[in-house]
Amino acid sequence: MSTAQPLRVAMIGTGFMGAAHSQAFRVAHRFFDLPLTPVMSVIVGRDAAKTQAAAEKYGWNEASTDWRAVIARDDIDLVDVCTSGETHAEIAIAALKAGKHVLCEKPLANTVDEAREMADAAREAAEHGIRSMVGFSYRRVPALTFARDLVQSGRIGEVRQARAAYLQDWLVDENGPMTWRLDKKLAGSGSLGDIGAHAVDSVQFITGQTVEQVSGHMTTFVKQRPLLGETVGLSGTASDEMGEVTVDDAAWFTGLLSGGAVVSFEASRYATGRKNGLKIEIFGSKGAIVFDLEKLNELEFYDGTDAAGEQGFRRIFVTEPEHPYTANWWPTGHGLGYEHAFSHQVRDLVFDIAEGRQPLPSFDDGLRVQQVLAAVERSAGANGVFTPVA
Ligand code: SOE
Repeated sequence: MSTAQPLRVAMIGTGFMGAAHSQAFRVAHRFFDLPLTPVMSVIVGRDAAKTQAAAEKYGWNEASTDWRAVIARDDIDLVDVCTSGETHAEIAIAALKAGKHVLCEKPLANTVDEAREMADAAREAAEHGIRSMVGFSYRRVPALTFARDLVQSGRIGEVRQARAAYLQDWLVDENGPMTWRLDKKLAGSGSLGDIGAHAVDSVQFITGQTVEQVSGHMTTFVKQRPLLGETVGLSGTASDEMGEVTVDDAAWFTGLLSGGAVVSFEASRYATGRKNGLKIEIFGSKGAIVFDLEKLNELEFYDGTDAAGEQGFRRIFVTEPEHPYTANWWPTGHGLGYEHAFSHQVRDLVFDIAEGRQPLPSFDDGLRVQQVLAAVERSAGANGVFTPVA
């Protein structure tokens, strides 16, 4: 067992991200030699019984319903914010001011103002050695990390075009119950912020460029849904009462990147048949890459410098020891899953904390994504995308 100093963690939130982050804190130090050993000290939730059950199920030493008391404790070093978006700013800023390192789920906040306050607090805390990261976990899927390495090393030449579509279909049934993700007061936006944020961060991460201009449209297909009844685990039942859906069901937008490339984005949770399909295509002057989250161990790479007649997209199975993170798991050919990216996120955060580095993506990176989302909403609000044909 590691003799490294403990990194005592408090996680706020017991939902899907709470489960995924718990898995990472349980496992990361058993596959990566970390300079600090995460200790799963306390999980915080609203309901005492459900939070106690989550502590036992996910492996936390304690359960609490009082996040303010938890972040004030001297025996907590890192606060992991896995709650719905409207609470991110209050909890993360309070934790930073209490001298705790912070990992905050994406999107960073529900508004640009909140995100800016969080980024300001993070910069101030960093002057005292307090680190913070926003959890765009897909950066740490090995095939996506490898895509960035190829692009940043010039293997596809100058980036000219990018496409990113994040398509899911878990809302297709209009009788499915409301969740916090469908309430603007809690989530800030719908597909745009929930999954469009991943697409924006991934394109910015791979290309090293920022989205500078956007023109977008957003739509809501189902405007009323049954309110949530009983919740069991990570799913819930529909009650007899109806509620208003106050967020977008689908968002799509085009943009210009800081390096001059053009980019298109789609985000929908109604794309029937697409379960968790984040597809990213980056086209350069010498080649291209294609990543698909539904085939997350693979990367398609087109090398335009191959001999004429021999060019074509090659499928790289990203499980070799030379690939990012993979050497610490299984022998070549044994793929990883969705959850491994969260362990890589914990690995990198722990090294950054121990070695005094700014973790990436930073809260400033999270603010940048929030600004893109807000610009899309402004554009969509002005209905700036559509010009009547006739
Ligand atoms: C939305 O359905 C969601 O749970 C996102 O909120 C997560 O960030 C993504 O990893 C999976 O899909």
